[in-house]
Amino acid sequence: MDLDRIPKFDQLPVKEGAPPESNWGVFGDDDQLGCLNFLTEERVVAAARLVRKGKVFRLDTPIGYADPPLFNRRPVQHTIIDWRPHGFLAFDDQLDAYNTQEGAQWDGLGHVGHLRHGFYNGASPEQVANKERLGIHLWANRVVGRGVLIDVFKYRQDQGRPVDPGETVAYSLADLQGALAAQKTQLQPGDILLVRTGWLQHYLKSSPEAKQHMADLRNLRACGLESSRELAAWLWDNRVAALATDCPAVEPWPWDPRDEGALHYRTLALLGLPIGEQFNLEALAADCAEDGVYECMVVSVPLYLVGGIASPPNAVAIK
Ligand code: UVW
Repeated sequence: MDLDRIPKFDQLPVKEGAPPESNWGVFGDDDQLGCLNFLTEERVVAAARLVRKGKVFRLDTPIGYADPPLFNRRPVQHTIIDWRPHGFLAFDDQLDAYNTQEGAQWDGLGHVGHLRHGFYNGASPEQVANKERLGIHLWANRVVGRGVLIDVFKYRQDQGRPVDPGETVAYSLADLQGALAAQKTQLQPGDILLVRTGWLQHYLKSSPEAKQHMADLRNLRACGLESSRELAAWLWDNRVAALATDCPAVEPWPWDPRDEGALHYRTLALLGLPIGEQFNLEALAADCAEDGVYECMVVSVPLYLVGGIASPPNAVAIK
């Protein structure tokens, strides 16, 4: 891919009739991958060279970790099916009521459309609902590349300006840039950003009663990244391929669906940028703080669920 031919944010949109600040048409009128297009074969090869220690960090939360799940999502039921009555010494799993967003998750491009402009690249709600466009299965072999951990929670603590992750507070673009500078990490095209906001460790430490309270979307308060044009421009101009966080909504919760500047719209709908939530970045962050290396290879293999809306990351970071 010739990155010089990809327009800068200030040049968007390039397609007549496309929404302002959208990249619709940049990767083709029928494109369904959005910023994952930045994860070229060259980027995969370069990412593999980052494996030096042989340490592997799982980035998912265990299935069923959120008890109960956030946003009023139903808890999964896991039943062990016993084959012994059929004469075998064998067992199966059965998952009932499994919501692909019950824990750590990628939001697929069909998860949230802009209230006025719709889904990425003009996909219609019917096409998404009928599993015809923007399905998560299209990502099954596409989310492999260089991961960069941005430990913005640690950065703010080190600065003496700690953030309470259980409040509706926003990390600014300047915070992200400051954390990167403090880590001596530079972005490269096609990066998968892993932003540690501190929310997951806050949740894991919470009491059962507090978790019960937070599960109702009307009660949840959570930190996130600022929802600004500047942040969207920075992500696009750096050719970021995907943006994962350890907080519930990437942007602070609650966000208002009537707010046209919401980060869900700026990323999923307008830029086709995958966003990840409730990733577990704790062990990776501890290792990065120890060796000072904040880059890794990320291998994420979303569910091969045709037409699916979202997926657990099924992701590892390898250093
Ligand atoms: C919503 O924001 C509606 O859901 P999620 O945070 O899981 O993307």
